[in-house]
Amino acid sequence: MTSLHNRHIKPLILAGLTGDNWGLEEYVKRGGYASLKRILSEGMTSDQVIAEIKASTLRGRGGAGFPSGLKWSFMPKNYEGQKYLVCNSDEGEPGTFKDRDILRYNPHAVIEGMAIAAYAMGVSVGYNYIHGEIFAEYARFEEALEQARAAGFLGDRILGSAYSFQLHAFHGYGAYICGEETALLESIEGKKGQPRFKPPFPASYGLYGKPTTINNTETFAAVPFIFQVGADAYAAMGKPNNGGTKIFSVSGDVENPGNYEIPLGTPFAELLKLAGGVRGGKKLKAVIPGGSSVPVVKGDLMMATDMDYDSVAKAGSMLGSGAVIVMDETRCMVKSLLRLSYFYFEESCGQCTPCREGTGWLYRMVHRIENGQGRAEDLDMLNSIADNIQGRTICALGDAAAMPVRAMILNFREEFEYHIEHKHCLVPAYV
Ligand code: L3W
Ligand code: SF4
Repeated sequence: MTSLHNRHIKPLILAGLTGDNWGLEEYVKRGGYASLKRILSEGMTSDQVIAEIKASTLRGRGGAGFPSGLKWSFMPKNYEGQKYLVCNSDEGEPGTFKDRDILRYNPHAVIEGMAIAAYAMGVSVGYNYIHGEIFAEYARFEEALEQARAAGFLGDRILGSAYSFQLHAFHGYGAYICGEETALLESIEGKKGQPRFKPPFPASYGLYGKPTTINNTETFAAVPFIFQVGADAYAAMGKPNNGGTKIFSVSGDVENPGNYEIPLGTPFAELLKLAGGVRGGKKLKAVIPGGSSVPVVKGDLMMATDMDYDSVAKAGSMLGSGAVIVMDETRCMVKSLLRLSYFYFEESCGQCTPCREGTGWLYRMVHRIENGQGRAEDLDMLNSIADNIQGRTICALGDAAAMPVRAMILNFREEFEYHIEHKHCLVPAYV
């Protein structure tokens, strides 16, 4: 798979990247660290920096789409003790492969974004938690950290100012659940990566119980560009409340899978065209628009939908982390759901009963339908199990396991019924 494409419309984070110009010198030539320098030299206040992020309408790029400026404003201002900043680079959502490209091709954008965020929130220590199964990207980020420290962009008294920020890389262990923000904090603390109850949110009780802000890699990487182009111009690139560009990891049945950075609000049809269209000229059947955790959408509806948080929500799904999984007419939905259900069953941390037991039930029932042993009552039972998981667990993994099941049955019920009745697949390619 080719994973870096520069054929996007108005890219910011991926603009001008060639694969070998990731270093400090080249980043500075592209305008890098100018935003941090300007913020420090103009002596912008915390409130001013946060106001810019709010005006940009930047929303969290990791999955929830939470307004970033609002999140930053939750950090207590006059807190005397240690506060922390954490970058969530524990990319593990099936279909998502953007953060590893940012770390590999533009690591200084993340570092500069974190330095600006830390300045805005009065934080002196930060960590980038990098997924345990990616090694070259971890090494690349460490190298970029060294370069930034040597040039005075990180460390004590940054660029001669009174502001100091120590940033470290932390290599995770490869468990999907460690991408959940509180499990990630537990993992940094050296404990088993299991989510905590929220509230309290990390902003009040985070790493080592201290106020902590966690943002996704792409969210931090966008920050320097907001100050380069201006908050209003950044917001205007997208749609109201959905500002800026977003990197979409397009995979599945397309001619050119890869990462595409486009303005939020770009029609899905245009993104599909960028990715070369459906492979082999086949018909589009369905799309999972935001990673395996979000509901599937029928192809026709997706072709009429724009790629922004609010439009995808109107289509009954979520933009999530921006992982666009394209399925053509030959895909069997039962088999696809089997693969997804197995993933959540395997990755459940086991802390809460509805998720620990329910994900296993979902997987085993879809498995028996796929293997010709389904029963007429199975579809209603699957929906009932999903109902009993969703909203009843400590973290969003339970919802993520339940939502795809309900959406698959809602949108493709006839395929499931055919499997149960005929004990084989409706889709010719699988018969
Ligand atoms: C303080 C409040 N802070 C909310 C903060 C909260 C968090 C952010 C969003 O799930 C989704 C999930 C996956 N005071 C606050 C507050 N916050 N209210 O805002 O919170 P939340 O709970 O809406 O979401 P979350 O728990 O962060 C993330 C979905 O993303 N997902 C998974 C993606 C996985 C990856 C990956 O592998 N890299 O991206 C995809 O869709 O299912 O729904 O920071 O603390 N009152
Ligand atoms: Fe663990 Fe699942 Fe409960 Fe999340 S919902 S805490 S993954 S058992």
